[in-house]
Formats: sequence, C-alpha cells, structure tokens
Amino acid sequence: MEDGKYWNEKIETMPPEELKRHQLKKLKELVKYCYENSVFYRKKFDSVGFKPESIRSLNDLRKIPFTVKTDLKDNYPFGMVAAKPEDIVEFHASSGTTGNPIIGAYTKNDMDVWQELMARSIYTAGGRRRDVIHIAFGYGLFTGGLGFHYGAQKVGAKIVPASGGMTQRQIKLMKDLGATILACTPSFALYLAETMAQEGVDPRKELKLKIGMFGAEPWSDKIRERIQKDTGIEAFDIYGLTELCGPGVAIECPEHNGLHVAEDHFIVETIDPDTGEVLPDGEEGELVFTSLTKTGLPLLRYRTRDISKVETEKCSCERTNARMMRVHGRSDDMLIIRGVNVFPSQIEYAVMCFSELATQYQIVVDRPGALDTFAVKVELSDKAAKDPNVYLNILKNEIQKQIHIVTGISADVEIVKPGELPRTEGKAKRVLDLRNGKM
Ligand code: DLL
Repeated sequence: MEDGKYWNEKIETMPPEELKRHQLKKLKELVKYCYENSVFYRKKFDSVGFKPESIRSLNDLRKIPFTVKTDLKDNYPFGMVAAKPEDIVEFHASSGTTGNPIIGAYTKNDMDVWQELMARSIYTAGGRRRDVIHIAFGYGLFTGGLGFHYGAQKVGAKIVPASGGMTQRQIKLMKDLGATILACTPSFALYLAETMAQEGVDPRKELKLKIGMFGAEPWSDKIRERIQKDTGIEAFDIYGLTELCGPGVAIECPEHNGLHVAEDHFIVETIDPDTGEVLPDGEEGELVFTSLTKTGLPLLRYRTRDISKVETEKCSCERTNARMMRVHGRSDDMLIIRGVNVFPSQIEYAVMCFSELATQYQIVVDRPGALDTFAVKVELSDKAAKDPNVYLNILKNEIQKQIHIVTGISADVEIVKPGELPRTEGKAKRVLDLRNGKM
C-alpha cells in the first residue's frame, strides 16, 4: 500500500461496464431504502407515481424528481433523515448565510465511507504514511477540518489539526513540525504565501511542503499557478459538499485534468440549470448527485448549483472514474450585471493576468439609479507598490481592458494599496452586491 499508485486499485480502475453494474445494484437498493425509510422520498415518489421497481436501468434514475437545497432547509433538522435516530452518530452543517443551515446527518456507515473517500483522496494526491499533513481547514460543523482529519488518520499520516486563523503561528508550525502537505481553502493558501513573503520566509528553503490540497470554494488555474510559483508545492483540487459527506466526493489526480468522482458512491449527472434537461457528457451545466451508499440522509438527484462539466473517457492516469472539470462558479453565485452573466471566476482570471497585482480582489455591484454599476477593486503587490516603473493609470486601463475581454462588459477598476482588501481565513467573500431592494 505504502508506495502503490492507487488507494483502491480495483475500484479506481474498474472497467466502465462493471462500474455501471455496481451503480445499478446500489441504486436499486438505495431507492428501495428511501421508499421504505424516508417520509420525504415516499411522498415525492408517490406524487409522481414512481415505484422502486421502476428502476431497471441507470437511465431510469431520470424518472425521479430532483431534490433541491430548499427541501433540506424546509425539512430542517430531521425531516429528511432516513436512518433511525439512534443510528445517527455525527452531524455537520454548511455555512449558509440565511435561514436554516443545511445539515448533514451521518450514520456509522456514512462516516466509514467518508473516511475511506478522504483516505483515497489524500492518497491520490500523493499523501502517504510518512507525510505530515497540516490541516488549516476549519474544524467543527464545517466538514473541511474533520474530513481531512479522518482521511489522514486512515492513511496513517501525521496530523497537525491547525484549523483556521493565527496565520503567523501556522507558518511557524509548518516549519517546526515539517509539514509536507497543506490542506486549506485556496484563498487561505494565497494568504499564507503572502504572509510568508512579508515575513521573509522562503517556503522552498525553510518548509518541506510538497503537496497542497485545496477546495471548498471555486478557484482557477491562474490561482493554482500563483500558489505553485509562490510556494513550490503541487496543488490538487478537492471537491465535496456537506450534504454528500464533505470533501472527498471528487479529487484531482497527478494528471491535473479534472477531478475523479467517487463513482462507486455517487452518480453524477449534468443538467441545464434552467430547464432541468440532462446534458450529454462534456457539456457544461449544473452538477446533480445521487448518493448511492448513504444511509443517514440519502439524496437522490441532488441539485448542487455548481457549474461544471463531466468527461467520461479514461484518464491518462488509468483511473476509469469520470472526471468533473473545475467548478468555476455556482449558478446562484452568478451575477447578472446589466443583463450579462458574470462569474467571479472570470474576474479572478483577469486579475491573475497581472503580475503587478496581489491575489485579492473584490467585486462591488450597485444600482444607485436605473443602471447597475460594476466596480472591481484590486490590490497592488508589495513589489509593484515599490516599483517606480509601475504607472497606475496605464495599469488600470490594461486591467479594465482585460475585464472587458473576459466578461464583455466594462468595469470601474480601483487599484488599492497592498493589504487594503479584507482577508479571510475560511471561504473567500469576493462579491459585494448592494443592489438588494433596488431592483
Ligand atoms: O466546502 C466541503 C469541502 C471542504 C470541500 C474542504 C473541499 C475541501 P460545503 O461547506 O457544504 O462543503 O460547501 C460546498 O462548496 O457546493 C461548492 O459550491 C463549493 N466547493 C467545494 N469544493 C469546491 C471546489 C465543503 N474544489 C460547496 N471547487 C460546493 C469549487 C467547491 N467549489
């Protein structure tokens, strides 16, 4: 196990036909389980005249209506739990900003699956028993910290449960305890890199970091390049959500061409977010997941709001599991500015094109009169702030042009001094939409 390529070779390289047979068997069991144990799903099935026996092929999944986030919020806290109350062993919750939080309720079986998937993810990214994993995801209701913790335990790696916050101390701990893997949000990784630069710590010389596992928020290849350039580590994207288990639903392999979905535990579909129509492989749309093996709070055709596309041809790493491409935004994070759809990731891309800029940015949208205003605040890098050859007006024009190229609309760009924009230790908050109530 120690130096093999796969955590579970049989599953990770299973021929597609065999995987489909496995999925169909699990799907039949799941649908029957939901019908017999979940009041919510029994009602839902009955409302459309669906019976568990209707599942004869994987395509029959499409007969089941979608489950949406508001179902979970409306049935908070236990309305969608299918297991007996005494069989629930752990709860987690996602950081919703309004109304009821979204709760994940896990049985012992669900915890075992999650731990296995996180071990598989860490192993796929190159983590081994000899590694020291510095976990700077928040511990608590958020699944990031504990998810990595459970997975690292199974791999047998040494764990530093740093959680979020206290950036300087995190750097010291990474140095002193010899961290080889860093797990955190990509925005926190950038912040750590920036702080190291300010403190004169050279990560290549003073740290032993070699792998970064980043996720929980959209990030781009430009951010990857920046993190890799600033720290010398190889960055891996990891995806998941509380409702399905937490991190570990999909993980990038060393080929870095998409994230392998744990298809032995989840079926992934892509749909048109407006019509609900199922899209062919390779077409971009909203990801929809069915949890094949969950028993606490099983989900059928769960709409994530995450926008991506799924490729099914075999990866050059030999893994056969489908790959989801980077999530570049959420359909509900999408801003409509003067009628144009704008994703924060597009602005991020534009910002990252300029070496004179730091990685922070903030989008401010408002509607003082009839029209939307669209402003982007960007921050000069420390180096550019000291460089007499950087002309702010020229730079501003260039950034404006670049934003126009990627979004199709014009923005007012404001360049602020290094350190002026707010930093986060958890998921980044990039958008300030002040139009509420003005539309
Ligand atoms: O963010 C679980 C997680 C923790 C994933 C640590 C990866 C690492 P939630 O708080 O429930 O769970 O938020 C889930 O975060 O629907 C996506 O919108 C977003 N998200 C998660 N991973 C990625 C990623 C955790 N790699 C929501 N890229 C999801 C882009 C991501 N977005």
